[in-house]
Amino acid sequence: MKHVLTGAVALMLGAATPAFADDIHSESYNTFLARPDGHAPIGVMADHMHGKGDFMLSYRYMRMEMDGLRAGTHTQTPQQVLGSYMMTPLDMHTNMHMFGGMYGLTDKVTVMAMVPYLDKKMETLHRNGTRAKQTADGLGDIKASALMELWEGDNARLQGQLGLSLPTGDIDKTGTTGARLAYPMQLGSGTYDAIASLTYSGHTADWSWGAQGATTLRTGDNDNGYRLGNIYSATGWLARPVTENVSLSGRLLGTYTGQINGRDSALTPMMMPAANTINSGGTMVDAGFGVNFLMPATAKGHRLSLEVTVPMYRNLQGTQLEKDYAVTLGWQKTF
Ligand SMILES: [Cu+2]
Repeated sequence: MKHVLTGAVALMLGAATPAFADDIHSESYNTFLARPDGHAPIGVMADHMHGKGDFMLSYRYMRMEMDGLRAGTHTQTPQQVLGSYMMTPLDMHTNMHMFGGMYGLTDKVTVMAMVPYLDKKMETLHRNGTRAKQTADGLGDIKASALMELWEGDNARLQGQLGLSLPTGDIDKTGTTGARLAYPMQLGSGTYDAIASLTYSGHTADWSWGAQGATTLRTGDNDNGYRLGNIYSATGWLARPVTENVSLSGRLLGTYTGQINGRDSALTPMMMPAANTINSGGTMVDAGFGVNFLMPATAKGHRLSLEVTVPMYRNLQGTQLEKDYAVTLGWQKTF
């Protein structure tokens, strides 16, 4: 009788211990993570978590092309812009190399850090007809955050992210003449920014999907007297494994960026639209097409991913360069 009682108590304790229940759940999540679509399209950040003690390294190369100008939803010609400004941007290329690390502190908490290196190039046209190239490169704003599992069902989960973006990116970049470069050419916000996101994701045997709302909230003003606009974004994706190692994805992304607050006194607002804070912020809707490739034979192996996003709707405040497309190439490996 004593043995039966002890056994019954042990069983009840076992069933009531969260760790016991977790093992069952994380087993199914880890199985899903080992699918090519176990990670979201590569352009999505903070979409997944890791089991306790797992470590992931990642590298992303992102390129964004901007060519031509837009005011609101309408195209502007350089000549129209030169009616009000001394100079106009013609095009801009941004290359970002982003190095990331993720570590599973527990099965419910993953910590993450991202270190970007930026390389920007802008071509300008002066009223007098001369063209010039401005370049800026260097470290961007380093981001550190914690991901927390908030809820887990059989095939779906909800996770939250809270973090901080550090003002490590240079905001004093100058051109060849020694003059301060315009706002879009600077490498960081110059302020400590709070970052937060909420991600819901789910899967069946044939499909996976997710939705994420994210924000970057600026705090205070930077040393040059301004604050970049807050960013609010929402994205939803649908992915399907087409073989054991390859998945395809489609995604929609909406982004609202607020206007710059304050101004950098080293910039002359009437020089160029990009040097005037009224020409900042806006609403964009992009469509994304992606491929995830999980190297064969290793459940925790190398991942290679590609995603292209193209704008479907661009409503820019004032006159700004318009985004034409962005490409993200990524490598991820879990140890
Ligand atoms: Cu990861």
